[in-house]
Amino acid sequence: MEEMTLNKDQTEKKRTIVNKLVNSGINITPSILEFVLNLEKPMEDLNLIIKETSFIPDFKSHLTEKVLTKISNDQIQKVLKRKVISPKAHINENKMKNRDLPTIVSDNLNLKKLREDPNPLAAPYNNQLIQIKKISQSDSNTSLTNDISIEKKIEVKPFGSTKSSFAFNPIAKQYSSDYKILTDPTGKLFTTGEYEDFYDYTVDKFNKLRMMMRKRSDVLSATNINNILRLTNSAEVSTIGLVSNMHQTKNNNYLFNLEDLTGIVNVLVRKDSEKEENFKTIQRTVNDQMVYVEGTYSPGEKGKKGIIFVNYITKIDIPTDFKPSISTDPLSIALISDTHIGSKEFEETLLKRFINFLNGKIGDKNIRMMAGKVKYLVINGDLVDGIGVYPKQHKDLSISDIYQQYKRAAEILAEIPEYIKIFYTSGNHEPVRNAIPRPAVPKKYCEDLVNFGITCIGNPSMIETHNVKTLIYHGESMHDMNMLIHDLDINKPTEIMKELLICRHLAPVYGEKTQIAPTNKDWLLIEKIPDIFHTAHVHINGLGYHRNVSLVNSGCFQAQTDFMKSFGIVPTPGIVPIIELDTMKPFELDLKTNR
Ligand code: D5M
Ligand code: FE
Ligand code: ZN
Repeated sequence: MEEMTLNKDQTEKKRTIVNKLVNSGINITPSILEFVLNLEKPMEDLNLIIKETSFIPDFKSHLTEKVLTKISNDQIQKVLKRKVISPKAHINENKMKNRDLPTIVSDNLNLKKLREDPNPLAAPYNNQLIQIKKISQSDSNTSLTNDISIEKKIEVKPFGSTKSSFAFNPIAKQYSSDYKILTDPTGKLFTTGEYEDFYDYTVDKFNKLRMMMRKRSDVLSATNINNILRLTNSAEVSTIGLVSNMHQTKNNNYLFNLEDLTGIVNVLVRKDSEKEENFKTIQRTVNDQMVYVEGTYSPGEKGKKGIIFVNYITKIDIPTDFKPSISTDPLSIALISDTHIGSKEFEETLLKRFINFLNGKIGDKNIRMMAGKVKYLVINGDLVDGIGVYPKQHKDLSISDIYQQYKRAAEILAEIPEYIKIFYTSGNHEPVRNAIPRPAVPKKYCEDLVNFGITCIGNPSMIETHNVKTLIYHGESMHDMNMLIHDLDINKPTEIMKELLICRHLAPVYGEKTQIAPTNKDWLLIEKIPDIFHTAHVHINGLGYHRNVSLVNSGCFQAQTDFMKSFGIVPTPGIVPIIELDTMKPFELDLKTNR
């Protein structure tokens, strides 16, 4: 019902616009009509457009994108920027008359019948016919009239290439964006490069993690480690600390050091532990993670160090009763990453197909409904392939200049509907430092993107869109986690993400492949619980949940490179996860099958 009303409104608006223009002796193409409808105040702006065209010396009767660029109205220029930013759009300007012409597909229906079609989904097409007829009456010299017989059934392709017979009226366009950037390290990363940085970083990490651990209801009476070390008799103890020197003994027990700000104690988790849960937890524990242990402390004899024999071990995790915040409006967020524009393996066709999807150009009615709900888009790093990221990368590049890579990115992304708010974080291929936390891409590289409203943020960042919090992290540490924990599998990235959530840290291991910059504050802690946790980097998509947190790895738009082959990575390009913010229902759009 709602959709029918929306359609009717749009049709009515189109009719009024066309009438107004026809009465002013101005012709309009379908794409410019869509453009005018997209304006915040289409009727008011239309008056202004009509008025201003009379001041443009070379304006005759065709309202084209070129004409619009000459109109000095901010709102119009802002919306236009996305449309005409690509040189391609300018080139097409010359061909536009042809491109925008409705395509004749059949001649067995007449105009009258189409006009009376009770199906509201057909209404905009009727409108196009009305427009064409009026144009043919008002200006018989225009090329628009030459090829078209209005007595034929025509299927208008309002966005240039769709085969569908459904109108696209995106509901997301009816809503203003409502977002906050909750955390972003950009401009807040201070390090002196001194030893103190490491110390401050570790202390900050320890204190914050301990505070989080203490919120657990089963963590009651943790003592400082120095109090345990003072004991001379066996006793039941409990404590909190960071794990180090983790290893498996020859009996397959796990032995490690536990450290707090007061001391270090040995801890043993037996394989034959009665509680299987303990063993599961320890199997997925890596150095530098925080754990709480309860057990029997046995002081060492003859100068040997004492040891805690564990009865219960746990990490911080997410509370079992965690409920995500949701939106009251029927909108969605689409999550992509790793497009690697500039790489020879960049899957341009798939990315363009995704943008066609956002424009309502592909799929059946349900797919278009999904597309119409998309209000937010996250690009989680590796938008461009960059330069000098790995040895001999230049051999894999189709565009070897970073500015040209961004120019190409802007040309492609300019086609995304302007009502969609886009966030872009920096991955390890962006022209920013390699160590995490990583600041946003500087504007000098991506000025075009910034100019058409893309917000560049650091890695990691947390955003809130229509009440829903998304933690965006490129995922640099996921390979380390996969290497260190035997039963993880890189083809199941959400299992790895789960472990990051459980230890409440994005890069728990220090000193492995992931470069972590020591800063005075630990930006990699997961302090606030996200409703959506979005990672990228591994190029293998995945969807999952952990305690009601939605887990999304957004895959990629790049085919396998030799570099990936050497790591045994088989990427999954062209699968886009989309989450409904009002229901938190996920949906995977497979662009290889949806054309
Ligand atoms: O990463 C793309 C792919 O390259 C990723 O899925 C695996 C592989 N890769 C990158 N770095 C590593 C490390 N350190 N270990 C194992 N595999 C790796 P991208 O960031 O797009 O180059
Ligand atoms: Fe990547
Ligand atoms: Zn990456």
